[in-house]
Amino acid sequence: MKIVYSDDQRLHALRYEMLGGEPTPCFEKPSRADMVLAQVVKQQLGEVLAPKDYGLTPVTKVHTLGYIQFLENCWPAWEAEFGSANDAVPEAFPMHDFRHKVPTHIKGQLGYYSFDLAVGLSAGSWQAIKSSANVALSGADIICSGERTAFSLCRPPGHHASADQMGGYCYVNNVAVAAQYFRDQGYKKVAILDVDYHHGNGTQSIFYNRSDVFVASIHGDPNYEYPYFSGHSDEIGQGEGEGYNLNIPLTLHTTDWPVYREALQRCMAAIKDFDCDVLLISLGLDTFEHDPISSFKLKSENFSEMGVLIESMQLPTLFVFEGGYAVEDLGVNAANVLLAFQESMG
Ligand code: Q9C
Ligand code: ZN
Repeated sequence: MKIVYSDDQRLHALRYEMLGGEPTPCFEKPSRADMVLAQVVKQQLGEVLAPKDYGLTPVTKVHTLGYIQFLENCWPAWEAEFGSANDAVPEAFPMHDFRHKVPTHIKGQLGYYSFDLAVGLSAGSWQAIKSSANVALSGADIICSGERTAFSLCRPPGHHASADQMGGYCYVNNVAVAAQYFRDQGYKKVAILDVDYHHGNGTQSIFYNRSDVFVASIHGDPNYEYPYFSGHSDEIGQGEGEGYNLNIPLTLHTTDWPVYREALQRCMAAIKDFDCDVLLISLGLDTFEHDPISSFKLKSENFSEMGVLIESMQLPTLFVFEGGYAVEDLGVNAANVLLAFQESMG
């Protein structure tokens, strides 16, 4: 399986996030991707390729131009006024009944275009964000050229980002950009299966009204877990998209592999019924038992079983890296999914 990766992604490195009221060094850090890369190279998963540059056209197919321009301009505007001592972080968010008027000042824009305090920008962030999207697109192209599978080692992750809001360590929704790219390359039906511990609210939102992209997500119950305001099982899509969104929220702390596997099999059955041309996996490894911000109980060997099950769908499959914060085990867990998929292919 070919792996797409760019060192430019290391340029995104923020300092602190808030965890239970405490400023804490960021969980989403460059060493995450380093660990995954080192492990897939060590286990000889396949050749590592640099991404091609697709420009912003495929990105603005799923994001608003205003939002993308904000991401591009944010750091220079922040730095000009406040210097580079601190990351650019949001301060105030729009009220529920807000007026959709974009503020002129960068501090207002930071709040307008985000929905939580787990995002910010530093000097290299925009370069890394663009590279991450290019890594996803290059993975998609490998499949367009006839390969059964590929791994886009994206960082920063993407599945929480909506058309015009960043959040949850995510800026550009890499998997959504890649899904749209498949559509534009002539693939008629695209499925996204999100196995990250957190609900992929951004991916859901982007495709919520569409029947050409089916989105399924297994995640911690949003009544108790981030992102809190999205991910319930009665969110099934809307209009044309009704019936094309599947959420399986699971109980925190007691979800182990047997429980998870059943949810995965339900998603697989729904994807089979959808009868798609290509499958994208939002590959978060934060369902791991020792993940520092999550509470499912998957063990390292369960990720191999996950890879076998995903392969059994017999679809062209693009893996797009998302979350996972148990850095020491992250490489092994990611490699377990990918190698098991590859070995099952025969
Ligand atoms: N500050 C992904 O896994 N809240 N994002 C964490 C600690 C945000 C997770 C609470 C979690 C975002 C891609
Ligand atoms: Zn996550």
